[in-house]
Amino acid sequence: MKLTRNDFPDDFLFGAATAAYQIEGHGFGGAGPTHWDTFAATPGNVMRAEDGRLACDHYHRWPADLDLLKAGNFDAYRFSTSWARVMPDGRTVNPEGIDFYDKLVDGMLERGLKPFQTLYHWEMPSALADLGGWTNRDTCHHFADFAEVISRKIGDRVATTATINEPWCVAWLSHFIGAHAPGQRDIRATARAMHHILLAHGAAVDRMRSFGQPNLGIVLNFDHAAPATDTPADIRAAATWDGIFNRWFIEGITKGSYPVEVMEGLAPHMPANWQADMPMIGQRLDWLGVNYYTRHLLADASGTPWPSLRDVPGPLPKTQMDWEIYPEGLHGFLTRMARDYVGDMPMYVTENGMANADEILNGSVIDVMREDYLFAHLDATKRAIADGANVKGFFYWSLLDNYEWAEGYEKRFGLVHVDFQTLKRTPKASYHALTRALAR
Ligand code: IFM
Repeated sequence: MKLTRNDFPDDFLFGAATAAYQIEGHGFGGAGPTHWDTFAATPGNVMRAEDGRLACDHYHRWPADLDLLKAGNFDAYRFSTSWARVMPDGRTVNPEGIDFYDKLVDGMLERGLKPFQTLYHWEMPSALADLGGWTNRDTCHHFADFAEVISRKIGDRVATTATINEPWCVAWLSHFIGAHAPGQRDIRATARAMHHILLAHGAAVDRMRSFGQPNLGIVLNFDHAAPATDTPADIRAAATWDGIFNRWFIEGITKGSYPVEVMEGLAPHMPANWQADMPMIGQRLDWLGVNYYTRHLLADASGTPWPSLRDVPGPLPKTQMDWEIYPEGLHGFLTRMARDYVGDMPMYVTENGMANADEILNGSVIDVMREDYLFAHLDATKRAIADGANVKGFFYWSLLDNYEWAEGYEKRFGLVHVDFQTLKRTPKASYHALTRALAR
């Protein structure tokens, strides 16, 4: 028997999530260039050098996309407001950009959808990237200005505002691994980005709270870190990865400190006097967003530079991203957050979903594996609630197939298939299954 909304508390919200650069089409409406445009234009960074210029053309097709959410019986929609659309050079307001989000939010309300806004889902305006982006402390203050501008316009109608989506991706994946824009591989840049992204979060919360904006949070991504074997060296490798991925951001915010395992590598590269920023970073949250997809097995790689660890392929079934399917990890993080960090504070599963090599056959997309993935993670969420985690909602990633960053348009996460030649939308079997489960 599949779960339905009746298996969750009455006030539990079901939603789907997207992000501006991945769906809107940044070639329209006066949006400024972003570091993703230049990252994508640099050979070797992105599959087929694809970018977000057109994406799903949501900029023009948003009414029909919101209709899909309403027809799917969703309660809420998680979207992001592009900094480079609202302020093309990161500082100067583009009225057309603001108007777009103004209409979009009204469109959600007209359809009975609660707007869950994210401020930064990765499209750093190029003008600020030129000045060092997240390695430059000034970016934090520009970000607080952006938070104020957009919140003063639409903040009266959004249900919640998240500052940053997935700081680990913004900082580590983009400055240490180099897989996302700006594609750096530099430990000094990494240490600065790891700290500044949290400072930007704190400065934005502080600013928005100063004029009464309610329901402020952050969206963190978590990766279940398991040792490849039970040797002390592998256990230590997993603990280091856990520190880098799962503990740095939540401990910075809720405990005012960074994990020792991570400072072992980053301490010499941190910005001067970083400790003085911890009170600003530790602004009270109203809620926490938890993004969860997979787990990693970690092994010791002594003899290589810090963090001296490596990934080991796991045995579980994998998605099109080659990510292991491990729903238990979601239960683990929701209960761990409640127990160790946020107590009774509301949490939302702000992203969970899988990529699949979906194809249209006779007009339909039969994505059985996605249905199984989705319902297994809903079950993990339900069990976490039963075990005391105050989880108030679940957002599937993503409503539409979209621009999957370095993977271009190759990897399909949507409940709704998008033909990237014609931009036609075709709801998949998983969309129909969820629609049935969410019927009142
Ligand atoms: O597409 C991304 C999204 O932008 C952030 N979270 C993970 C998703 C899948 O990789």
